Amino acid sequence: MMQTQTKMPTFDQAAFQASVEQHLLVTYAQTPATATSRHWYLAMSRALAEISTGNLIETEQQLSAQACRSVNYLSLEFLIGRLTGNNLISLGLYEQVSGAMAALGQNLTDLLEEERDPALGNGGLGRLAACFMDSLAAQEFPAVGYGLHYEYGLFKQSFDHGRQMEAPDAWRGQEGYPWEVLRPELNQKVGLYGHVEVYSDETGAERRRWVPGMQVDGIAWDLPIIGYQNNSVYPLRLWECRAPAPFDLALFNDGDYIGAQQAAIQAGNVTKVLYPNDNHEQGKTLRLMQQYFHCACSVADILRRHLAAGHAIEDLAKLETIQLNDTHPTIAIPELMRILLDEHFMSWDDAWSVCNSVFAYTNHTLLPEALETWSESLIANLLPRHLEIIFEINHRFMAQVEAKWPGNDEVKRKLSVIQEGSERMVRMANLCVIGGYAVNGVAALHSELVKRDLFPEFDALYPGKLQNVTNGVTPRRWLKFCNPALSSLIDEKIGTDWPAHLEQLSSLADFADDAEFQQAFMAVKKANKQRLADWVADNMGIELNTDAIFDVQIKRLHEYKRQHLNLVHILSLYHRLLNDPKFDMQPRVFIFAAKAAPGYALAKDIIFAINKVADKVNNDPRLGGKLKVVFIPDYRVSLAEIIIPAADVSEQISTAGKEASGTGNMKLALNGALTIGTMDGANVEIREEVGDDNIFIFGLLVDEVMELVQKGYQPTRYYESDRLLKASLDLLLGETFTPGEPDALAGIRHNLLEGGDPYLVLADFADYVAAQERIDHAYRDKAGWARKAILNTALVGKFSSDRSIRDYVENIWQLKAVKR
Ligand code: B1H
Repeated sequence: MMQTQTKMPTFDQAAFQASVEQHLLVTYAQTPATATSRHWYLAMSRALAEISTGNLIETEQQLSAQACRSVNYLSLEFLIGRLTGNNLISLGLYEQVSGAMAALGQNLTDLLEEERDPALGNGGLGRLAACFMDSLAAQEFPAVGYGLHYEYGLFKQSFDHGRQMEAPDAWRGQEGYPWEVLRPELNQKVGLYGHVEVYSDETGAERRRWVPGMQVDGIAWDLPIIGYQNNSVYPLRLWECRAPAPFDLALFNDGDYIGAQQAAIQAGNVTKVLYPNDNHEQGKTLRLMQQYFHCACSVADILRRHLAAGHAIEDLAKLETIQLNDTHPTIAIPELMRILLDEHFMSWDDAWSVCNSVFAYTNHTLLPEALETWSESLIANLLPRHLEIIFEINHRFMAQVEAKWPGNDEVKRKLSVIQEGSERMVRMANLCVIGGYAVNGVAALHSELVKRDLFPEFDALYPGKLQNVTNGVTPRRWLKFCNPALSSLIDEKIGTDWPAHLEQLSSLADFADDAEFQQAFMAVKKANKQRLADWVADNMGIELNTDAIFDVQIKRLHEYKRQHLNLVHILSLYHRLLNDPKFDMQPRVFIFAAKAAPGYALAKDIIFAINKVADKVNNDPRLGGKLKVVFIPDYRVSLAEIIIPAADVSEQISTAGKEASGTGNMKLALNGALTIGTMDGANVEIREEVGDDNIFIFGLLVDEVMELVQKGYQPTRYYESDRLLKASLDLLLGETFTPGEPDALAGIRHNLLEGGDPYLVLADFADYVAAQERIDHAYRDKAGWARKAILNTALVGKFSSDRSIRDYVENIWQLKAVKR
């Protein structure tokens, strides 16, 4: 891999080798003779982390001394993926370290495979946070990422007879993760439970304060976010919760020895494991504890930095802004209010005006089941003072609503932070909109729907507060690192600046019709397909033909993402290949990878069905090898890095209005895959960029979906009138794919027919089949396909997360870049 080096420190190979051997011995108790590849990977990463830790501390000091405005990105998830390979690219040391390790008898590529993915996120939301940290550092916009140091990340997935199995993911291994740095001087104490005390201050005025019933320790771990070839390193600060020493003394002295231990055990559990739900909330006490623990540590750390640099508390909003990644860190708003009111004795109005100019909120979903509400009684128990503050915020807000819409109780009911009902609930999104200075959706269409359908009254009340920032992905990981062959080809054509200026890819469009470039581009694609085919052969024992169309759907398993629409189409191909002698198709490999939330039964049934269909289809000699189905287990960032460069077709087939943005769609297009997609999320903007000829759009539009649902959608009508659809769905009955287990797949068919097909799979089926046929025909034209693939890579520069971050900086955060 060719790496350009700009203004990076010189690399002393002998010193680096000595450092690696030193870590081998001192940290891992190994000699070159006894060390395994894993030891070498660990020692090498530690040696590199030494370089980045120095830069981390120096960057921190510089930003503090120069009183620079920073963004604090609060997220319960950072799905960072493996760091070593990417950090080598950012440091500009890939080639040099490869040489140094070779001199030590080690192959760098093999060593990089030893790293476990830190899977501290579920899917798009967590991965977006990771791309944003990368882009902040690349452009030197001062930032701190705040997250949780989960002991177990997202579960590891395997299949047992086609069914998903989950195992805990101890991502740090026994030796600890080589890139993390413990920062004991930053540790925090966090209270929980207890009561509110009313007391008189020295002037006799009545004051309130929280007396927690229990305290836990927040331990700070920093991961370095290394700027792309610029020497700036920002912290991703992850908090680990530990029980305070050694147990609750009051309880112990009362003789409740077991009760005292219980509190310690509970505290030790707060950051034990990431909740594995994507786009779904569960309302569990432990999750609220995680959220509060995360916010309390992070807000305290932001204030510590601010005050330590000598700034006045009233000036907080001048120097700090806090971005809330969805509503998961909402409790930071009442937490900051509590500190300003009860510890800094600010007036309500002053405290509120600080909060109101510090917080901004990103909405990532419209799905009702994902919009967080917390029961009032749960908050009252865990965070009594915060609940009082939430009530006061709401009380004052209701007066504002009354002023705008006098006497309108309907609007008050809708906008209130408190949702009335059998159990009163706190609506976190409403609190965010009221408590912050900006709200944004994550793609143009989504942001319009946030204004039109979710928060129309808020949009009227606060003109301009509701904005759009279209998501993006980092071109360093998602092109330069994961697709070195394509990156080199691009370097040859347009130079090496594109990873930091992705819009430059547009000049590749000049070569879209150049036969030689087409051949080179498709040769790279073919080699990447071979790399994936080898992986699948080695790990799953399935042989793939790289002349086939590689058609991929990789994302969390969710009904709204409609993996089952893809499945029903595969069933239709199976049916036609066996029953229609005139039917012909290009060989196709359907590749899936997806984790289902452990409690999501239908999602797990869909995985089982795809696996069962794969078993049959892959071994049916009557199909002439035209159809293969592969469900790759344990989808994760490092697997995406192999699959994405190998994709010809990108499946982005959510029901219109349901996928807020999507980011896999951007990564796949960037790597030259053609999208088959609905007019949903960022697909709409991808189409705008690449043009209608270079994307395969199908399906109902958002308003058509709404209209159909409103007038009473009847999936059976489609089933009765479409013979191909009927034949395909009927394959799910009986034992075709589940010998000895009749009707084991019937649940999916039942959901689509009697179950009412909530995501309109049947309504979009015919148009989806037609779009798939257009793909089949387009692929037969080799030059035509190459042209389309090149134009996808060339024309999606907009979807760099560098551009997303510049949008945030200019329209929301108002930051200045600070060069080192
Ligand atoms: C997205 C989530 C999400 N939206 C709740 N919402 C979660 C909601 O643990 N929870 O409770 C976890 C995740 N994730 C995704 O965000 C959207 O579905 C994608 O369309 C979008 O691209 C991504 C990033 O904006």
